[in-house]
Amino acid sequence: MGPALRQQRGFSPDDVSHGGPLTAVIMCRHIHIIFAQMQGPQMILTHATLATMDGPLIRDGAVVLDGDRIAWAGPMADLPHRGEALDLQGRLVTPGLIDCHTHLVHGGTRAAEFEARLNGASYEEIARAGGGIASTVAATRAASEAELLRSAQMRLDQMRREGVTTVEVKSGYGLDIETELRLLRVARRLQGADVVTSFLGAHAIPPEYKGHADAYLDEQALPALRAAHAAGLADAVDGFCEGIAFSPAQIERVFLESQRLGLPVKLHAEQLSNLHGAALAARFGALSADHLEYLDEDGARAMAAAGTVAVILPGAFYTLRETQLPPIDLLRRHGVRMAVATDYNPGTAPMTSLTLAMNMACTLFRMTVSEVLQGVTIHAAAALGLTDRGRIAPGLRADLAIWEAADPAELGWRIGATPLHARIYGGRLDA
Ligand code: DI6
Ligand code: FE
Repeated sequence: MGPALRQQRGFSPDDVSHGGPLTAVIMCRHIHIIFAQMQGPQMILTHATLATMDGPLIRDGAVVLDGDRIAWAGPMADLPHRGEALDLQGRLVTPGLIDCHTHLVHGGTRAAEFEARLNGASYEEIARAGGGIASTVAATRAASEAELLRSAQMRLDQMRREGVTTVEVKSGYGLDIETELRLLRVARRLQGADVVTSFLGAHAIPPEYKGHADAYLDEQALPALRAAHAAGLADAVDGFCEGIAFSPAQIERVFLESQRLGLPVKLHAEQLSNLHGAALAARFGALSADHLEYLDEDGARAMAAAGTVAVILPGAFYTLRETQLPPIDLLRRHGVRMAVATDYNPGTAPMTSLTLAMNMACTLFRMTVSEVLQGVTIHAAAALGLTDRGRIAPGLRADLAIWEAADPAELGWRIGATPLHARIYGGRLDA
C-alpha cells in the first residue's frame, strides 16, 4: 500500500451538525435510499479521478463504500457524507478489472512448443501432430488437485496484482469426466477474486478419441457437463469451433444440452478460419463470441441482434503471429460491445497481464483507450452476464482498482509494468 493510502481523517464526524445517516437524507435527496440502507462499515475515497464507466471522467471525485457495496460516487463537491476518508491525491480509480476469458487451471508448461514454433512449426501442425493442447491435457490429467490449485492460484495472484477482481476460468484441459470436474473444483477454490466458471469440455478431441469427436461428446464431454451442472460447478458453457477442434454441428449439440440445463453459452469462434461459429452462438443467445479474427458481416450482424459481446484476445493473435486482424471497425459499425481479455492459456497466450492485453488491443488492433477500458470493465461484465460490477455506481460490488496514474491512457500505455496502487475487493483494501 502506498503512503497516500494510510487512513486519514478527512472529515470529522463532529462536523455533522445533525448527526447520523439521516442527515444525508435531508441534505441530499438523490442518495437517501442508499444511505438509509447503510449497514456495513464505511470507507470514503476522496480526491480521486473517477472512471465510473457511466459518463465522463470525474476529476475531483469521491466514492463511498458501505461494506461490500458501493454506496455513492460523484464529485467531491456533492459528497454527502462524513467519515473516515482515504485521500487519493488525484489517483485514477476504475472498477476492479474483469478478465472474462482465461484457461487458468492446467498442468505443465508449453515452453518446448514455444521453441518448436521458433524453429518454424505452426500451431496447427503441432496440434495435428498430437502436441499443443494434447500435451497440456496429459500434464493436467497427471496433476493432483492440490498441484493444479497451487499453480492456478499463483497465476491468479499475478492477475490480482494488476487490479483484477473478477476472472472467468474455463475447464478444457481434462477432456474426461473426472479431470474436467477436477478443474472446475479447483476454479471454485481459487481465492482473492470472484471466479466465474465455464465448462469447456468441447475444447479439443483427446488422443484416445482421435477421429471420433461425436463419441467423445457422447461419452465424456456431455456427461461431464451434466455432472458439472448437477454439482453447481459450471456457470456457463464454452466450446472451440474450429477445423482442429469441433464442427458447428458438434458445437450445436453441446449448446442444445446447455440450453436444456439452463446454462448460458459462449464460443471460441472464427479464430483461425470462418466456420460461422459466431452466428451459431448468437442463435443460442450466447453471452459472448471470442477471438473473431475471421468474423464476417453476417456474423457481426447476428451478434449485434443477439446482444452477444465480442471478446477480443490480442495475446493469442500476438503469440501465433497472426496477420488476420479482428474486424474491429465492423464490430463498431454494428454496435457490438467489445470486451478485452488475456485468454491466459499455456499454448497461445501464456500471459496473465490484462493491462498488457489492453496495450496490445490498442497497438495491434487500433482500439481506443476508452474501448479497451470498457473492454475490461463494463463490457467484460456483460460478457459474463453480470450486472452487479464493471461500473462505479451505487448498489454495485465494492470492487475497485486504484492506479498510480491520472488518466486511463496510462493503463495501456506502459509495457511490462502495471501502475496498480491498490485494489479494493469486496470492500476490503489490499495492495
Ligand atoms: N483457443 C486458443 O487460443 C486456446 N484454446 C482455444 O480454444 C489454445 C489452447 C492451447 O493451445 O492450449
Ligand atoms: Fe481461449
